[in-house]
Amino acid sequence: MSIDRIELRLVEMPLVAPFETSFGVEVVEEHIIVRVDGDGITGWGECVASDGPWYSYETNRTAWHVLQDFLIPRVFENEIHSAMEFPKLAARVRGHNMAKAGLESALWDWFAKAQNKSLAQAFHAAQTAQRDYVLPERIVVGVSVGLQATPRALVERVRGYLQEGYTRIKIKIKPGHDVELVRAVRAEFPNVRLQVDANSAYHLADAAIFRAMDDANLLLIEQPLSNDDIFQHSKLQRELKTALCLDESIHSADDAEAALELGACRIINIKPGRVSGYAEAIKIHDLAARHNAPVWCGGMLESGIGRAGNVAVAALPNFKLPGDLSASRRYYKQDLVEPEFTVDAEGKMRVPTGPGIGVEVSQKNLDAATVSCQVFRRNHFATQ
Ligand code: OSB
Ligand code: MG
Repeated sequence: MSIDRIELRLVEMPLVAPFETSFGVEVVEEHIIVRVDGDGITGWGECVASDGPWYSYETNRTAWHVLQDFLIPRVFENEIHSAMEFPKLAARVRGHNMAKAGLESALWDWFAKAQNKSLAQAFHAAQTAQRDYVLPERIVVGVSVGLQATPRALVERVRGYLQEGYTRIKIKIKPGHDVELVRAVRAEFPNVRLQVDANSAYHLADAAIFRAMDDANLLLIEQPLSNDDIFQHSKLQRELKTALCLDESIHSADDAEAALELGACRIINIKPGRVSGYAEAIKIHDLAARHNAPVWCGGMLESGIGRAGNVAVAALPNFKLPGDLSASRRYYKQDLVEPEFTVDAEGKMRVPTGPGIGVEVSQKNLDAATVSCQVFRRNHFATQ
C-alpha cells in the first residue's frame, strides 16, 4: 500500500457574508486542498491556513512551501502504514501545524477508505478516553457569529440562527465591543447557550471587562489574552467564575497539559489544524478527559472537506460541548462536497458513516474554486 501522487490546490471561496473578528475581516476564504492517491484510493484533506498571518503565523504560502519542500518528500521517501505514523515523520519540522494537518487529514481519509471505515470509526479506534463508547448518529453543533455593525444587528443575526435550529451561540468580541454585546444578546435570549471569543485581543489589565460579564451565565470565555500565553490566563481564570477556554494558545497535548494543570482554562477548543492534525487532537481529547475538562471542536471556516473530519472527531466522547460546526450554507453558497452539511431543527448535524470523510468531493465545484494547482509524484523524490 502506498501513496504515489499528491496534489495541492489553492482554493478561494467567497463567504456568504463577511466574517469579522478582533483580528480582521474575512470576505473570501483561501485554503489549500490536499489530495493523495495510491492503490486506486483517493484521500482528501484541507489546510486551514489563510491569506495572512493573522490568526497564527502560518499563511497558505508558508504552508505550501513546507508541504512541497519538507512534508510531501517525507511521505514519498517512507512507507507509512497508518495516518498515526505521519506525526513522527513530520516531527523534524518545527511548528507549521496547519501545513502538517492538511497532509495528515488527507492521509486519514486515504487509510480509512483503504480499511472501509468512516473517519469517526477510525478516530474512535485511536482514542483512549472511553473504549466502550458508542458513536452518535448526530451531534449538537453551534454557530460562531462575527462582529456586526451594531448590537441590534447582532441580536437579529443571532435570532436568525436560533430560528434555523442552532442551540449554542458564540459571539465575537473586541475592545470597545464586548460587555454591551453580551448584555444585548442576553437581554433578548435569557436562556440560550452563549459564549464569547476575544481572539487574543485583551490584556490582563482588562480583567474588569471580564468580571463585568461574569454574571451573564456564559458557557465560557474563549482566548481573552495573548495568542501564546498560558501564565496570564491562569491569573485571569482565578478572578472569574466563568470558565476560560483556550484556542490560539494550545498547539499540542503538552500545551493542553500545562494549561489545565496551571489552571489557565477549564475547557479546551480543539482545532485539528492548529494542533498539527487529528492524531494530536485525539491526544488532547484523551488528556482533557483524564483532567475532567470538556473539549469542543473549533472551526476555521472549513469547506466540507475539512468539516467532514471535524464533525467526525467531534463525535468522540469528551467533545461534551457543541462545536463551531455549522451548515455549509452558513459559510458558502457552494460547498466543495456533496451532500453538503446541514443542521436540523434540533440544532444537530449528522456524522457521516461512509468510508473516510463520508462525502463526495464535487470536482466541478473544486475546479471552480481552484486558483492554482501543483502535482507531486513519488518517483521524482526517489533517493536511490
Ligand atoms: O477563533 O474560533 C476562532 C474562524 C477563523 C479563525 C478563528 C476562529 C474562527 C471562528 C469560526 O470562530 C468558526 C467556524 O468555522 O464556524
Ligand atoms: Mg477562537
